[in-house]
Amino acid sequence: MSKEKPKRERKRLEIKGKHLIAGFLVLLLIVGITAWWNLSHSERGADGYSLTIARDGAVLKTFSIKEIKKLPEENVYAKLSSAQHDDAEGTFQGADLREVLNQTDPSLLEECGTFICTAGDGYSSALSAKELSKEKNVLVAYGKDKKIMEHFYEGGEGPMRLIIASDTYGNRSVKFLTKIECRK
Ligand SMILES: Nc1nc2c(c(=O)[nH]1)N[C@H]1C(S)=C(S)[C@@H](COP(=O)(O)O)O[C@H]1N2
Ligand SMILES: [Mo]
Repeated sequence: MSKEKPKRERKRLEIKGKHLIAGFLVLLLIVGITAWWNLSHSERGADGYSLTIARDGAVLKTFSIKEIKKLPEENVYAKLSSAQHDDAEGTFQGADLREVLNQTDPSLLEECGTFICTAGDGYSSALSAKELSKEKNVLVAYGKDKKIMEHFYEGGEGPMRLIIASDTYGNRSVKFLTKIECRK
């Protein structure tokens, strides 16, 4: 009688131990899946070789840089004044942002009033529908003076950047462009 009791207790402990390990593995799996999900769905995870168009938080379409290059090429001269360094001047090659938005959903330009443009480094700027009513004013550029733009992480402005021809200063011309969020 007195021998049997500790044995039963040990068994109960073993079962508890198994549950603990199983619980730990489930937790590990949840943490792993969450980390993977965050990496593959966050803007910081974006490498800049694609451009995501979203409306009120929902992703509508993601263009690869190759797909952006298939849209009619526009050439826009711009001189971006900067407070930090010499002005960046040149002729940029790219697609009209109006064209990119219309290829996503033509109702975007008709129904949205604000367009938030975000970069892979977290930088962002906003455009109004009025600024987008002019053609060839806002460019999703992938080239400058017929050369590809270096990646932002290598000290460049690309792979893609925004060019706003009507702006005097370069502060809204988002380099390393990854996402455009359309809002009411
Ligand atoms: N992603 C990103 N884009 C950015 C910035 C930035 O810090 N990060 N700085 C802005 C500012 S303040 C200016 S003046 C221009 C400078 O562009 P440039 O380096 O081609 O002259 O980029 C704009 N775009
Ligand atoms: Mo700037």
